[in-house]
Amino acid sequence: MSQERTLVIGILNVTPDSFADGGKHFDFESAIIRAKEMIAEGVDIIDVGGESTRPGAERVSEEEERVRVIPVITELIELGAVVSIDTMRASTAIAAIGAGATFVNDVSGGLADPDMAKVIAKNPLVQYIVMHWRGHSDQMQKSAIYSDVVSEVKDELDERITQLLKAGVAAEQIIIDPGIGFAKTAEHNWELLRNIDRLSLLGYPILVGASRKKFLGELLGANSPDDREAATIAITTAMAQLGVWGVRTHAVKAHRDAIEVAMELNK
Ligand code: PMM
Repeated sequence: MSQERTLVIGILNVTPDSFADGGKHFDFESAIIRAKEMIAEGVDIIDVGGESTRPGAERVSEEEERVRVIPVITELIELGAVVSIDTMRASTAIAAIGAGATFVNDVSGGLADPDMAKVIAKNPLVQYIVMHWRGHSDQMQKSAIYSDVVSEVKDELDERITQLLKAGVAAEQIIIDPGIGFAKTAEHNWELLRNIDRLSLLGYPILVGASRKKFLGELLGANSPDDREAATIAITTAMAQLGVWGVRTHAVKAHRDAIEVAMELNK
C-alpha cells in the first residue's frame, strides 16, 4: 500500500451496542451495508471488531467474538476490501487471518494474550497495530496516571516493540498507536496529539484513533458521539499534515477530503 498520504481505516464494530436492533443476522447485514458505503467512499482498510473496548466494557467470549467477525471478514474479502481485525485474542487473529485479514489491530499491543506475538511472527505478511494499553476496559481509567505522558507512552511502546522483535515479529510488520482514550484523561490525549512527532522518533508508522471519543465531547460539550465528527476531522487534518500513517475513523469521505486538504497545505 502506497504511503503518499495518510490512510483512512474505517471502523466496523460488529457489536450489539453498535447496531441497535441486535440479533446476529441483523448485525451481519448491517455490517455489510456499512462496509459497502465505506468502500464507495474510498476507505483504505476496514477494521472489523467484535468486542467493545469502550471504558467500562465487559469482555465477550472467544466464540461470540469469532461468530460476530469471521462471516463479515469473509464477505469483505469477497468485496475486495483490505481487512484489519480488531482483537486482543490470538485465536481470533488466527481465524481472521485465515479468512483473509492482512492487519491485526491489537489494542493491548500483545499484553492481553501471550500467544499473539507468535501468531504475528508466523504470519510475516500480516501487519500488526500495537496500541499503548494499561489494562482491560473495566479497570483502565484507574491507570491514567503519568508524570510525563508522552515519554511514558513512548517508553512503554518501545518495550512492547522490543518484546515483539524478540518473539520473531519483523520490524516491517509493526505500526504503533498512542491509544487515545485508553488509560488516559482528556489532557493526556491532547498532550499525546500535540507531541505525536515525539512518538515518530521510535521509527514506526503511527495510527491515531481519536474518532468521536469522549475527550472531544468534553472540549465541546458534545454528549452525542455524532456531534464530535467535525472535531475528529480537524484532528485528521492536523495528523495528516504531520504525516501519520493512518487515522481510524467512523466516517470515511470527510476524512479522505481532510487528508487531501492537508496534502495541499504541506506542498
Ligand atoms: N479505539 C477503539 C477501538 N480500537 N484500535 C486502535 N488501534 N486505536 C484506537 O484508538 C482504538 C482501537 C475504541 O473506539 P471505538 O469504540 O469507537 O471503536
